Amino acid sequence: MTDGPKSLVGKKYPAKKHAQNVLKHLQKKNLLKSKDAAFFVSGEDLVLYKYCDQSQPFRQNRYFYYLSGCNIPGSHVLYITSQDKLILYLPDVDKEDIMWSGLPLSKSEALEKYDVDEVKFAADIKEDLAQINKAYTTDVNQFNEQFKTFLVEKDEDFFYALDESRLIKDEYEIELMKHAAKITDNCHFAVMSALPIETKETHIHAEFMYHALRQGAKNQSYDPICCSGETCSTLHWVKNDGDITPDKRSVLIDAGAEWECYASDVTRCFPINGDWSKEHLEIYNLVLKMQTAAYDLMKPGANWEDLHLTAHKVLIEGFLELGIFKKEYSVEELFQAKASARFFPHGLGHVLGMDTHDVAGNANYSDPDPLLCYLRIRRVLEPGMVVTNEPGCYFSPFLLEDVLNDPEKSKYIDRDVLEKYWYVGGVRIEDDVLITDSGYEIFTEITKDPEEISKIVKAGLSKGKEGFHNVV
Ligand SMILES: [Mn+2]
Repeated sequence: MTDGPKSLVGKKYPAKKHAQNVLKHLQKKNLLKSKDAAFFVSGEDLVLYKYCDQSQPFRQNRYFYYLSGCNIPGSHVLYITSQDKLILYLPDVDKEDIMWSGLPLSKSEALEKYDVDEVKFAADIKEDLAQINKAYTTDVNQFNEQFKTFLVEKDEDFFYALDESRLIKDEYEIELMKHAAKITDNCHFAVMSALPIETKETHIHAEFMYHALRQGAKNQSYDPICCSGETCSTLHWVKNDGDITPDKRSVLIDAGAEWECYASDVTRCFPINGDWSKEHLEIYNLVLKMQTAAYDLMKPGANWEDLHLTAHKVLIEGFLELGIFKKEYSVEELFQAKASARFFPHGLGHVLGMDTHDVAGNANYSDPDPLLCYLRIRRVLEPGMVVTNEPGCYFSPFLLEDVLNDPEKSKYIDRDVLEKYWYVGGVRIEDDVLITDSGYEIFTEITKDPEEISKIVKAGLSKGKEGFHNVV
């Protein structure tokens, strides 16, 4: 699976449509400041490390990619709104570099490959921009500094239009994201299946990356989070250096491959020896229930905050059943007291796209409400949005310290019962989901059924070390 999705063969990334959509968002709100406004965005270029001739890892500028579909370092794009004309500028050809890097794409090859009206070289940019009244750009930076007299940067309305447009994914983008999710599914399956050679969190990290790369995904959407036992309670644990000892019982891996600049973002949890411990399974099933409750409400027109708060209520009900919250308090009392905030401290999910935490979610990190301040989607769902559904439940000594030291907050918690759950660390279940006209479609197919997971882990364990081609 190192080639892209078959459904996209012969199709181009719809850059022109994207540029038109951005314009439509401006027009719809009457934000277009002049009739002959243009959009000009520069891609990233290769940058060397200081005092060294090695280039830093290249990651294309997402706004540029959105308007061009081009991943060539040192390129630029111009959309002239009055002419509905999209021009891609390739870097000027450096003859010296051909020996090292091979022949660059020609103008005609680029015209064939990209959904643009014209392909030119960077040397033509100045003259073209000089003919235009105002060219809006995201940023003036080291890659377009020389054109800054022609550019208007950081215009709020331009960002608004770009982000609103990026929020709603078209068919082409959806195919890219499904492909990324499919690769990620295979990687998660491989990780669950390879316990005999996974004696450190690093091995889980390695297994995931190995299988992503073999499928043609050279980049990860974000640094894989590989946890075991108590480190499962650290939301973005990326040290990935702990030992996986049998006494730890739980593993959590949050990792997603990227495909042509589009992200996937998936979390799975499993028991180290294939058998779920009582407490681990209880928490796992509770988080699964939170996720299902969110799916039950997921459709266009639904407010994401409602889904998130419903997941909190499910957690509270679960904690009452398990006895972690004292039964003398009602669900509503505990909800009003925000007693679940430190056990599910992050949001139910976020917009997913080219960035893992993609644009236009309208988060409000300064919201004083502890249940909402880390919620990355504060808006109503619309068809074409891709989001993650990722409830979690954690037992973090760091997060719970001040709760346990405050009699007003700790009165809800039965400490003797809580004591039994620390070793689980935490559980998160995360899938990538498209909002459709009638509801939703889940991209991720790797199982989250605890029995099936148990079978996969045990099948891997039964192969023993000899069943794997590991070098160390
Ligand atoms: Mn996520």
